[in-house]
Amino acid sequence: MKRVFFSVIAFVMISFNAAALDVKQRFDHLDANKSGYLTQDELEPQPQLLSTFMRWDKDQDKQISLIEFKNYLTNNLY
Ligand SMILES: [Ca+2]
Repeated sequence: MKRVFFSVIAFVMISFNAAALDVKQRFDHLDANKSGYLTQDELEPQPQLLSTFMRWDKDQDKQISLIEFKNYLTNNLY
């Protein structure tokens, strides 16, 4: 029983890390000029992301930080 419990914990931790890495990779891929922020220009090839830009940009500075990106994905996918 204990072994099953620890297997589940290990699995959850691995999945969580994989998801976090995936978000960072997607962010870096979209961040064409590697500024650490996503701007509307950089999201232009992704109309479905651009159309929701204002909702992601919580602090309204017209750019998306990794934290805003992560929050957006977390709130919308899970
Ligand atoms: Ca912002």
